[in-house]
Amino acid sequence: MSPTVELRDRIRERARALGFDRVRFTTPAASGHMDFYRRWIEEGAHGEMGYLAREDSIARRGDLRLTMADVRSVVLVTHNYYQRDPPGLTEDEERAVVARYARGDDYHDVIKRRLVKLLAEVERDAGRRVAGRAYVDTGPILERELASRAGLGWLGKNTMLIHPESGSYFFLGILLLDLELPEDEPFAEDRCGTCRSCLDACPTGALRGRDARGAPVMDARRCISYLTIEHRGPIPRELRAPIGNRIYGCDICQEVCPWNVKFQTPASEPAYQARPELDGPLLVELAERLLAMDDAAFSRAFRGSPIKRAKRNGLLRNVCVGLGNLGGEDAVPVLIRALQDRAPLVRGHAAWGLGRIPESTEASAALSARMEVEDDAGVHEEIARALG
Ligand code: B12
Ligand code: SF4
Ligand code: SF4
Repeated sequence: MSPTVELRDRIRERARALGFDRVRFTTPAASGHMDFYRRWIEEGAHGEMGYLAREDSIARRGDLRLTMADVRSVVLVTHNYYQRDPPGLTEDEERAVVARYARGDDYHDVIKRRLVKLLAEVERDAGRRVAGRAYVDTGPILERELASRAGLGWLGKNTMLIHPESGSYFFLGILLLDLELPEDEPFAEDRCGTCRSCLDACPTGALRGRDARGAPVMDARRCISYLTIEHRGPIPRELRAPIGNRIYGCDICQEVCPWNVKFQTPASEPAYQARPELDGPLLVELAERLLAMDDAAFSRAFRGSPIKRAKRNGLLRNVCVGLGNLGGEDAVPVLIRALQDRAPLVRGHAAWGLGRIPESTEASAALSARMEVEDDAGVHEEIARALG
């Protein structure tokens, strides 16, 4: 066996021992899909995710050598995070659904730490100083394209990277190395065939199917994951109802995918086990808990959880949308409290939620009373619409 093959196999073994499920290798060759990427950005499909559109970062996506000049190979690892839902969760409108990836500890920390450890082990095995850089969703890297090139699966019509024996409930991690290592075979097939379950199931119409060259296209501005996590301001009104009770991220286009239905297996990684308070909490209870927190208390409560990315006001905004979609008398008292919150973002979405419960005289009275004292123009408009 050649020394590079031996070293590659050793790295695979070590990565598996660190808990990763699959470990594949590819070259740092330039991206073959930058024309697609640029068109996507020019169209504005990335919404407010400005980091995807910066010219320097686009150039780095196209050419890994701009990130690491002496990169010779790319190691890709996968980490399963699948969690079973508590029974009846998604149909129970009284409960909040948090996307599976966000129910446990933050994968960025979990995976990055292990990749750094892996690099130290690679150095020992190689018997020389090895330059390396670890990325988990954090750098200007086209992780899915690289993963597909390393043979880890194909890009489904839901845009997810799908492995033919594991489905898509896994994270990707990347280690760039200055070592020359043999590459694995790419995955060349599209195994979606005529299926269009994800396109039909997406509640907001974010998925647009494949373009003429076979690339799956998403308008991120319509994706619930984007709207509830990345988007900072008010959620566009026409997209609030389709969000339902998905208050942080969304797994619908993965849940309906036959490759997941067949292969999803609960993650053995303890760090990804759901925290009880994020495993289908009651919307009303979650709202009450969040309303009682300031930003510092929120950071403390969700330390080490992906949830903290939305910040207190963003998460409360989402929960108010969930409560408005729940409707009914039970949602009224907590929405009335949210209508008095210090954050206009929260008050505006609470007003929308109360406007969805026109049969409640308390809701109408609270809206009218708030209208008298409200000094934020955006919230004022929401209240006027809710009463109208
Ligand atoms: C921005 C982002 C988002 C955005 C936009 C998503 C999107 N589809 O672009 C939002 C906030 C909506 C999002 C949501 C989610 N995300 Co996200 N996200 C990213 C991030 C940071 C960048 C993705 C990106 O560059 N998008 C722009 C598009 C244009 O690029 P692309 O999707 O990679 O597509 C490439 C192909 O289409 C290719 N291509 C072009 N032409 C052709 C032709 C053919 C034939 C082929 C095969 C390919 C191809 O060109 C593109 C560029 O290479 C990546 C991490 C990373 N650095 O890659 C994680 C990442 C994609 N997200 C991830 C996850 C887990 C999620 C969620 C499941 C979280 C959740 N439950 O809410 C959802 C899934 C929603 C969905 N259906 O995609 C994982 C996906 C793992 C996997 N198995 O695929 C990643 C890889 C993070 C990680 N390290 O694990 N995400
Ligand atoms: S994550 Fe949800 S909203 Fe986004 S594309 Fe998939 S089904 Fe649609
Ligand atoms: S649901 Fe069907 S079309 Fe969508 S990604 Fe899965 S196999 Fe492909």
